[in-house]
Amino acid sequence: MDPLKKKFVEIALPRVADFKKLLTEYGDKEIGTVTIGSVLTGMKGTVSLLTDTSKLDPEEGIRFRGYSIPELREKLPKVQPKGEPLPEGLFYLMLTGELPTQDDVAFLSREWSQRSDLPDYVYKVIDALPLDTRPMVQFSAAILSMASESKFFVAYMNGLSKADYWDTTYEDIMDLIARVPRIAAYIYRRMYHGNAQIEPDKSLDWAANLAHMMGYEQMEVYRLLRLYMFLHADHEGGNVSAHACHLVGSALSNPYYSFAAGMTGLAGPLHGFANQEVIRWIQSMLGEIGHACDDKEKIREYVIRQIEDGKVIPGYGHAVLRKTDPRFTAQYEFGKKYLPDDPMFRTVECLYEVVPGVLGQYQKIKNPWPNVDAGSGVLLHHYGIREFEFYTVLFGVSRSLGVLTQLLWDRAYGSAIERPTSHPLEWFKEQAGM
Ligand code: HAX
Repeated sequence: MDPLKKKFVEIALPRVADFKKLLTEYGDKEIGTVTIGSVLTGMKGTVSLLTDTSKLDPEEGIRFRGYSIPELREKLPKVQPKGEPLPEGLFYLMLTGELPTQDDVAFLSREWSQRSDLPDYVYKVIDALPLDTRPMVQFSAAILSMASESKFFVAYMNGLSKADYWDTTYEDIMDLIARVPRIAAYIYRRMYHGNAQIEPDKSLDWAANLAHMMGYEQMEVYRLLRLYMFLHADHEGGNVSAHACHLVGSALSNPYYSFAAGMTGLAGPLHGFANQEVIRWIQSMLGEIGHACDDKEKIREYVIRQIEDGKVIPGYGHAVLRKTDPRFTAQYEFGKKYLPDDPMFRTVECLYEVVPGVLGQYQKIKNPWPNVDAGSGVLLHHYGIREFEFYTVLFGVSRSLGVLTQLLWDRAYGSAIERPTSHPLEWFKEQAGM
């Protein structure tokens, strides 16, 4: 058994015992209320999921196993002392609840590198799709095509005991996380670089190798992708990609099916697609207001016009957060350090000064502050990664770390199939006395 898997067993056993005790001895304890409003507005704030990997605080933003983003930028292992944390370290923390050592992280880089080869047919599946097929369609199809590779599924068909579900799930999620950067880079080079593919450099860490396979060798791009992969990895259990992965996994669909479901959710404009929308939106704004990116009055007027026309300002607002997203702040700091004079970055700065004030005047908008997507695109754009429609795939590669760790814990706990109850409109009217 590999050392991480062994550690997982040690940590999981007492937690699983607590999980079972909660269910058997405290199952009837009331922990919240459901209102008609919560049902009709997407169940926001309704406590209905158990997720250990991270917790989103409306005021403070995300904490991974109790650690904030600034804390982890300090504490997680890095390649250079002043660099960005390795996503391997965040994965280790989410899986075990403990901060990793350099050795733990080196083990994961090696392990993922060894597991990263794709079956030949995956390339053929991608190649069979028209070249202009949306990158997220190619990405999801490639992931789904590997579902027959699932070690969990093979073991299940051979009569696997419920107590052992987690074991082959661990193998599947490690294989999947190892493989997604290869899929992403293959799609990128196929679509935008004449299919001139670049072999992986197995001496590199997970994120740097992705930059390398996409064709970017600058240290700053390695650093940016490490930060990007770290920041987008997890956002507790209720966001669409995590919840879709959990929901499909709750039917014991294997991790390939479950992760593909999460990715089709990520592709939506109110979720991961927003990162590409932001940059397209900035460009069309600059086109209309005459490239005066520092003219805050023109920006203000443009933003107001957009809202009055019933459009959303991408990159702003959040279903749970009520402050500036610390994931935005981390990317903003990166931009300030490495690309302060980039005109697109300067526009993001101006928007940050103007948009919250405008959105704050509309009572219905609960959070006027920037979210993770408000600044990510301009950083990629600066280094030449300008194929906006591909940005959501990068988000998806990162998300594999969080949602698949959540899925492993679901299997360890023996989580139940998800099956909430629904009612027709008349039932709600009756409840309301309408
Ligand atoms: N611009 C204009 N209107 C906005 C807005 C924005 N940025 N954010 C919210 N609103 C509007 C909503 O459209 C809604 O209007 P209606 O009542 O007319 O439908 C109203 O304000 C109330 O919305 P809310 O309760 O504040 O927010 P929701 O929980 O409904 O939605 C969203 C949260 C993130 C979907 C929303 O803020 C939005 O559409 N933002 C722009 C798109 C975006 O940046 N998405 C990425 C979110 C982060 C993420 O998940 N990344 O993956």
